[in-house]
Amino acid sequence: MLKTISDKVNQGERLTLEEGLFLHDKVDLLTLGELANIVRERKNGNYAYYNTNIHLNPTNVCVYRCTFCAFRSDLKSEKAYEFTDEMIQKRVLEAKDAGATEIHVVGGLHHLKKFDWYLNVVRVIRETYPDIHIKAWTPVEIYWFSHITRKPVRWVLEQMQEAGLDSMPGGGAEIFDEEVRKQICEHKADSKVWFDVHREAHNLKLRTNATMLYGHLEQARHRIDHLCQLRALQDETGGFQTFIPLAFHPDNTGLDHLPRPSGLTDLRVMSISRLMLDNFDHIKAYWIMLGEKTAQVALSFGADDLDGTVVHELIYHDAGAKTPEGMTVSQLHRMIEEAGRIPVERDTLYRRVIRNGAQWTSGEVIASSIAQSV
Ligand code: V47
Ligand code: SF4
Repeated sequence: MLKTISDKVNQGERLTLEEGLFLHDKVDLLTLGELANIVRERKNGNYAYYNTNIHLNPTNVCVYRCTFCAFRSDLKSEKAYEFTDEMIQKRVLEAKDAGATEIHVVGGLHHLKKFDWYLNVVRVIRETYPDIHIKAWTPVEIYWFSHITRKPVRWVLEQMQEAGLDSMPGGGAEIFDEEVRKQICEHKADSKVWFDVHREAHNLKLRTNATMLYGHLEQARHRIDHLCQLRALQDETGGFQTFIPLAFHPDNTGLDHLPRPSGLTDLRVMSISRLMLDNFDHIKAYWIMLGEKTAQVALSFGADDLDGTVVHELIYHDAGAKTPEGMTVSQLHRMIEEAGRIPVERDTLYRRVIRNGAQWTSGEVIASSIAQSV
């Protein structure tokens, strides 16, 4: 079967679910990496992308209790927090001073906050820094807003767009298999809702990302099925930009008896994601989650993007990540160059960023065709 798969990869043909499983279970990591690198270089040449971004988690209070989550807090807990307008403005001005092109916003589903509170978060960001790209809310949050307002998802998305929303991050996907999902995030929006919200967002011309949380209770077949489901929606809408495999961090979670996925598993999942998601342009090695060393190596195992400077990351650090909470542009350049790739600063929509200090403009879309020019 490996020869058939290898021929298909070389000819740019789609792999089946069975072939994905075979790769996952039977093929050695270096062969996997070599195959994934063919696709990676075909789509993105020798470039490795990063962006200048900042995170904002407006509240950690959450009505749900996902067993993998160390970030959430009970309403009355000492750990509970919520951002005021002034705190949001301060964070956004920090982003502006740093020349950030993107703000990444996700948080908990607060028991008492109304939809207007969340809408206001987006409005305050937009008013404080009109040029920044606002990538905010997962389908879990959008569906929650639809639930508390009793309005359709489309209406919620339109309200958010009007307030300044530009795109959506990939979170909340976890694992689409409902049996596993029940064990790690019962009650939360199910996989059908996750897909429906992305489909609606794509219909409204919002680009979105996708993720998969691995290394907890799932098995290989759940991972491959997850990737095939994403590939199917991408065939339908073409609205996904990037896929980000997320390794489970067990510290301070309800699943803290589980070991962290090994570096070899991280690279295996990265490679298989690149091979299965033939209709995704980008695969992200989120350095915060993988650690700098594995993220560097991942640039040769299918990944073409490291995410960004990040700053103020909480979700992984609450769950025991030992990585720094942010990185400078020169550190990102060094990581990429050491890995033998060419660093390119992109904006959220994968346009080249043209920069003069903190001032920046977006240039041309770095299309797949760049592969030919490298
Ligand atoms: O949905 C939560 C995951 C996600 C843990 O779109 C955990 O550019 C591991 O989606 N261990 C949120 N994972 C983060 C996310 C993301 C990150 C970076 C970039 C983008 C993007 C999206 O983090 C959650 C969940 O799947 N998560 N807790 C944990 N203990
Ligand atoms: Fe709440 Fe999100 Fe954590 Fe689940 S993952 S408990 S929805 S903050």
